[in-house]
Amino acid sequence: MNKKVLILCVVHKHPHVLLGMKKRGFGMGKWNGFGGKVEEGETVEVAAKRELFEESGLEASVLNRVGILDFAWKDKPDEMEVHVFLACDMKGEPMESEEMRPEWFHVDEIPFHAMWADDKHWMPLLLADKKFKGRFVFDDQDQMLEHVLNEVLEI
Ligand code: 6U4
Repeated sequence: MNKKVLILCVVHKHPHVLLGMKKRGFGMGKWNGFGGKVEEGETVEVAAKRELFEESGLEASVLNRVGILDFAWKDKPDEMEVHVFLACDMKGEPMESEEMRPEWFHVDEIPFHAMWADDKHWMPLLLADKKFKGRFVFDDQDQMLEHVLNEVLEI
């Protein structure tokens, strides 16, 4: 197995969430939270603040880890362990980066049809201030084949 650790930040300022249109690389063409790989020597919290700033221009004073999601692909050894962070309080205005075009969405109008298939399962938990752990398996067309998702008290 080839497991990578990544982070994903969702900015929630009720009743809106900030998502980014991924302009390149993994998940290109999908709306997603801001994030990427944890670099050597970084904690997941440090990586989350760095990626949020690099991709959206926002500086979060506090980031809360609310979920851990494992993503796997059938017939592939690659796995991702994605630590999901919620940002509610930050400085700056969202800015387009080389990687992401940010846009605010009302929580009732999140574009799940143009997001990873897992998002519609766990994002309602995040928006309800719940914590969660899950595992999602995809095929080579990124269709979701299996999933397990549980609300937890502690991460
Ligand atoms: P670089 O090195 O920046 O070119 P890239 O291949 O673009 O890397 P990266 O680093 O942006 O990938 O990381 C992918 C991002 O997508 C991470 O924040 C995790 C997130 N992600 C991966 N699978 C996901 C999924 N199934 N659902 C989801 N986010 C996912 O909501």
